Amino acid sequence: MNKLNVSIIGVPMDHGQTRRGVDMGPSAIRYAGVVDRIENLGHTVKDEGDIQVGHADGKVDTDTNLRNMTVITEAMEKLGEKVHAVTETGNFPLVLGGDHSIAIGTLAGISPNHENLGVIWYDAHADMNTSDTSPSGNIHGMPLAASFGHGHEKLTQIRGFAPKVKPENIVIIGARSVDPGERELIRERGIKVYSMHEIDKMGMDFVIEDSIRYLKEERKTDGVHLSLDLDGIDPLYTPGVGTPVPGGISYRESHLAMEMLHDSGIITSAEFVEVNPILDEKNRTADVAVALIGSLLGEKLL
Ligand code: Z70
Ligand code: MN
Ligand code: MN
Ligand code: MN
Repeated sequence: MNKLNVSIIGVPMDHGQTRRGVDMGPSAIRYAGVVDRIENLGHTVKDEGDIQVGHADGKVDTDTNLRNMTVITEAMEKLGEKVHAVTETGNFPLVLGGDHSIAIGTLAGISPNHENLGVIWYDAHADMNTSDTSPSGNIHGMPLAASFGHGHEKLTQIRGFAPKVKPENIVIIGARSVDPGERELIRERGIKVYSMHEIDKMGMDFVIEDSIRYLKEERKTDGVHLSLDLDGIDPLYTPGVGTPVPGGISYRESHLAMEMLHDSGIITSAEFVEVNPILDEKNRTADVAVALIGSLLGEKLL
């Protein structure tokens, strides 16, 4: 099996939404044993520590409708630089959140090392709002749109270029809570979505098989970033998230998905976000994150 040098980057960010505590996600995932879990698979691990995130007043900027805009964009420039430095060394970046706004920085760092990057967005939400369509002003509901260059330039222009990924190179898996503006954008840009309807109807086996075919054969991507929001999984298994949505992906389906993605060899970077230990039960959500990271990086029963 292919051994990796994994670089872990924590992002203690909670300013992309209004529930405190998700900034402790990186600590919770480390406490759940992420480093040992990866090393036991024969990979080497370098924990690069955390990106510094400033403090914010929680206010929505009246000009832009973006909550905590400045502190988030500043942290995303830093995260982008760090992730980029890691990819330049050939290491596999594993980013731990933090709320999902951090994907803006992660993708800003990864994108320049690819001609034709793909993204798998594993989430209950589409995260495709903009400052104009957002019902909340919460930036964690906007990172996917920002990454394909749609939305306010404060978010789309992190590290000075846009887009980070082409909309046709994106696959969303697990969606079940989509706002009207997002639905319109999905249709307009031809984003591929496997909602819970498709997962229930065709099975996770087909959904992942087809996602791999689409990104590899049809879109001919030269690397795929997995952005996994723990709220994609059913809150029965991952209660420690800010926005639990019932009817989600099961624990077993999620392991199958990670194992199939591992076997495909297409994944070149990953992030696990929205773990909130304050809302959790005995760190269960971080435990699930670590178990899924294990499967993604090659853990097998036999
Ligand atoms: C809603 C919004 C969201 C995560 C909730 C919710 C977005 N669509 N994202 N939890 N991770 O406010 O834009
Ligand atoms: Mn804070
Ligand atoms: Mn999300
Ligand atoms: Mn979500």
